[in-house]
Amino acid sequence: STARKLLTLVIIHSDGKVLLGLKKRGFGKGYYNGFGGKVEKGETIDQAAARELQEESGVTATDMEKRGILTFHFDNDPLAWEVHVYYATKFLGEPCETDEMAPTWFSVADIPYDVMWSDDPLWYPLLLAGQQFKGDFCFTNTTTLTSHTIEVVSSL
Ligand code: 6U4
Ligand code: NA
Ligand code: NA
Repeated sequence: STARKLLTLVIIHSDGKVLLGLKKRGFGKGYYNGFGGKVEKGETIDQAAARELQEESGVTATDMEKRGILTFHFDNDPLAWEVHVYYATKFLGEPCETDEMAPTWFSVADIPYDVMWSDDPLWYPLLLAGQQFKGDFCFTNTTTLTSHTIEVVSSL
């Protein structure tokens, strides 16, 4: 299989609301997203997920579980992105704005899909329904979704 870049994404779902951050810089600037980033040398994917959540939102999740693996292919990047998606309902601390993200709570019915990555409406409903999933997405011009597959799985 092709070489990949490993990334994490954490979504907190508590009291009927989802915590998302408006990305203030870098990749995906201007989009609401979960919290995450690149896995660094010497850390596990789980450790990277916890670290990025803390760095970007100020909170520490206490019941984080992996729920999805999403692979993104970009026409302008030879490396596929493998994003490990985590779900949590319990956390310590209060969300606070950081250099990278401005955290905001959204009711599930008001998730702002029109200012999120265009794959998000395809798998957030699975995540919020407690399912595990794998997906494959092809983008052109960084943000245009041209094809995808997605499946519910019984283990990751
Ligand atoms: P730097 O600035 O280098 O520290 P870092 O925080 O490590 O960056 P970043 O923010 O560029 O990494 O990582 C991208 C984030 O965007 C990851 O959490 C994965 C997430 N992501 C990437 N493509 C996505 C997509 N199509 N849909 C989605 N999240 C995506 O919901
Ligand atoms: Na990030
Ligand atoms: Na990072």
